[in-house]
Amino acid sequence: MSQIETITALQASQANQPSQAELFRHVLNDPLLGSSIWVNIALAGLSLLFFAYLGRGVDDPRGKLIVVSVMMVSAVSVASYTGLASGLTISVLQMPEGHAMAGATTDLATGGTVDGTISLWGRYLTWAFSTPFILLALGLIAGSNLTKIFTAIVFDIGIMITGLAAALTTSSYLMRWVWYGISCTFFLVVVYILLFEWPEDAKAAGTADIFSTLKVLTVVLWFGYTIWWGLGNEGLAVIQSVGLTSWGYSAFDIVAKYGFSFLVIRYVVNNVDAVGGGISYGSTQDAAPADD
Ligand code: RET
Repeated sequence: MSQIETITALQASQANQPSQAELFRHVLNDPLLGSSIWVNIALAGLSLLFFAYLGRGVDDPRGKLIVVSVMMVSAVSVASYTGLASGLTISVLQMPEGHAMAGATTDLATGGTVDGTISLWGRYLTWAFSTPFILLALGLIAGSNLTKIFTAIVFDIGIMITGLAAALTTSSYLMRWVWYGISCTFFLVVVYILLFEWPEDAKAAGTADIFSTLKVLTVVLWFGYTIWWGLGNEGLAVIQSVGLTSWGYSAFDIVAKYGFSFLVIRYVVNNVDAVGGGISYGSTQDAAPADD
């Protein structure tokens, strides 16, 4: 290819990419995709206010740490969905040869057609910031030690970042699934801790009942996310619709984030004795303050 041809090809491929403003308007004008995002901004915001209200009476620092931790899940969610709604964390990606969406085009709700399929990659990025708070809360409820909590959280961040890599790789179909495989391997470490380590800790801490409920909810839903990626427009594309793929994640989010957080906060409020650490918990001084 001559230099002129290369530049022309580059300009053509760039010209065919939607701007952030077009993506913003596309989300706004596509009822299925738009609702999967905007409904969750509202839910995340409302749940944050509701959780602050529910947890207002928890004074024990350890109990409060658990409440703040799950509230952060909703807080990150507001930012995550705002990134998607604004078009900042969305791209139109041209899938590599071998992928079911290779050669696909996207009709923008604002008019015009672009090459590629829409990836809501901001989800995977922001899960790296939200899911550690879920695991922190679970680890604290189980009364686990710092080593296990740290291990669960770092592998969890690994799941999301390599999941992001799977979504964004357009060089080779195989490499997308290699990333997916790495991500699933990290996921198994987290599942192992949830199923085999923390239940024992929770038994010793006297929180086995609530932990068992939260564990089942978490493991089932987290497998749901994993399978959904494989079926959605970025994986095998059994579900080709971007809006439907997005609604799947949004529906999982409603239970895995807001439903989960509600159960946690309700438990902490009613069982401060079981999860509390006393007034001097986490103090950096020998003398404990009367109150914070
Ligand atoms: C991906 C694809 C790559 C393989 C695996 C995945 C797992 C994702 C999970 C997401 C959980 C998200 C939650 C969000 C709530 O804020 C990245 C889909 C294993 C488990 C709970």
